[in-house]
Amino acid sequence: AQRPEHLPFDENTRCLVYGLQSRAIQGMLDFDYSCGRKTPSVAAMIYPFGSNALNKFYWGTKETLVPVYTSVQEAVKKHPDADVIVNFASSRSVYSSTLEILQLPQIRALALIAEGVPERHAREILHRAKKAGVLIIGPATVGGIKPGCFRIGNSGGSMENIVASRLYQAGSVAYVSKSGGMSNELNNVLSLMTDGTYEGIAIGGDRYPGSTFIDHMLRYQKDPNCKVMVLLGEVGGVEEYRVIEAVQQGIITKPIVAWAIGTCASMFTTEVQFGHAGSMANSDLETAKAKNAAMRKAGFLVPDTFEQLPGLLKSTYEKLVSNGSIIPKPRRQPPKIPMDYKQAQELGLVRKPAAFISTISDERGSELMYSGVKISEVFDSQMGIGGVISLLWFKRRLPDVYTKFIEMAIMLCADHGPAVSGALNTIVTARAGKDLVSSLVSGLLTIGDRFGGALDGAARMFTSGLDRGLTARELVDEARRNGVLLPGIGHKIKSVSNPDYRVQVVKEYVLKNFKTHPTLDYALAVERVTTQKKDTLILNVDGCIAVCFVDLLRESSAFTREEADDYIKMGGLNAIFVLARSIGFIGHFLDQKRLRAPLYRHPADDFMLEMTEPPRIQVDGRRALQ
Ligand code: Q5B
Repeated sequence: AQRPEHLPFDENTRCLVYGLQSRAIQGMLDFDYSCGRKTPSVAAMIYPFGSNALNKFYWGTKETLVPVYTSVQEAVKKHPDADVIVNFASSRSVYSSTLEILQLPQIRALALIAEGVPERHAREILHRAKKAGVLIIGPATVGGIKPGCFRIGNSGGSMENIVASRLYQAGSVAYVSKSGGMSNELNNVLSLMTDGTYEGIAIGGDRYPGSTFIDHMLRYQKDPNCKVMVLLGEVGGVEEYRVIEAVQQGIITKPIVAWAIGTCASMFTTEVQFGHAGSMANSDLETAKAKNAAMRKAGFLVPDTFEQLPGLLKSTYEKLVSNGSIIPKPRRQPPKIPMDYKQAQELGLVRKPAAFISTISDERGSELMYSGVKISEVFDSQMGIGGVISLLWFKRRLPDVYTKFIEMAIMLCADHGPAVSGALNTIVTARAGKDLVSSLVSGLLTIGDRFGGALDGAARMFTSGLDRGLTARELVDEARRNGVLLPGIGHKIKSVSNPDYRVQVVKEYVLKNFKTHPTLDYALAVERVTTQKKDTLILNVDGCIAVCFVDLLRESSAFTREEADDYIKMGGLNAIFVLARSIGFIGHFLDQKRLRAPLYRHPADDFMLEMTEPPRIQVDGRRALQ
């Protein structure tokens, strides 16, 4: 059944929230739960920029789902019981969304939270809402609260505040204020001086609020459960005088405790603009002093100072209790609402072991950090990609000689033509119409013991021979006896007579710049043995970079021996080739796409196809005789 017009909110009110305001919605649901509501007040959310979905919220200790719709029309259709919308749209979009909402007869009340709504738009909204008979609260407001029934958005503040001000249970005093902050103050005062708030509305501080003091006070006059009204006006505007007129005409008869804020304005030599857009007196009538005097004259209960307001509320309330107008209700305890884990953690009330440990980067502060070094310092010091790798892979700033070596290795391994396994795979995948990541990954997946991924094996094999004191010949013989190929030795096309320039460059750099390079020396000795057998059995690019990296780890003094050997064991040296060759594979992908290369089908004559007819098996399992 529709609620009477003076009662836009009760314990069954269901609303739609315009905007993805998860925090505010959780606050509304926690409030509902503390009030003992059976159903959550938020029926659904409207978010035009996403897709229909379900969002999860807490409902007491359990969880509940709130649907999200992309249009107001759909939300209204799916939730015929929702007659209120809390519109969190920004000042830019609140006008259009509100005009759309005002065309829906189902919606009877609308809260506009946005600040900075152009006055032209606010006036048009006001005009159209009046015509449609819709109650508007706002703009530029926190909203309002009806204890025990309904909370608009963030009104009433934190749950601690709600509980402390007993907003989970209705009192007898209803107020209208301009300010959301002062509403909280009133909730507090009313909980201390009276049986509490019956309803509180913050109409917002703009010059053209969608509803004003008189709209709400007329409602409160009609509502038998409201026994006392509070009007918290302020300097600027003349809305308080409309309430005075209603009192003088006998339309409002209930006691009104009132105060207009801004009496200090007269202490200034010029007119003062207070915090709200509308809080500036444009005539004597609009000053707080004049309003207080006029309200007092009309029979409102107006204290001499704001500090006396609580005392006046107390005496007014007690009078109504003693003459039987108010029968205080028994106070009840609200159900305990568990604190959100995040909030409890911020307050230092709980702790939990982290599921993951991460020690290389941190983006939480004002500046991104790589292993404790601010990103600004990364740039200021011009450490280059080698420096970034040294921070993120090895968690230390390596001296330039080593970061340069890393950069050199990456540059040299970036590509080696389209014919190598990985590049070919990337090309074929790109030509099959696949995307960048698929094509790149199909190339990367070919990297292994034979192609490009021999660094780790080489590092292990050569250090093992060196550490065990084997001569180069003994290592080669041992590998042959065990039937294994030496990782890092051999190349399909490079040889002693057709040397690999990349290997030359790395070798020369390390021999010249590394203090000591025993592993490289050892690998070169092995190369002298293997090339005696065949001139393609050179120390290849994988092998050369790997042994030089071992010398970096072991001989640079940047790592302990244990750390260095750990890196060799954990198998991370292939990373150099993987990172470098990703550059080339991406290049091949872009190249094929640029060339609009069609689907590739390998020529059939390139396969030697051989098939034999399989033996026929008889039912009893014996082979049939041919
Ligand atoms: N033999 C690389 O083979 C290759 C031997 C060996 C002892 C060895 C082979 C090998 C180890 C893995 C390795 C990285 C498959 C290579 C890279 C990146 C790349 C690639 C690019 C780029 C080449 C002939 C005779 C046989 C073999 C013996 C061969 N290798 N003995 N230790 N390591 N190496 N991979 O030429 O008695 O006649 O039976 O697996 O380091 O991937 O550019 O292409 O940048 O993209 O086909 O540079 O060496 O030699 O198999 O005909 O062998 O030498 O046992 O002896 P091949 P095969 P035998 S760099």
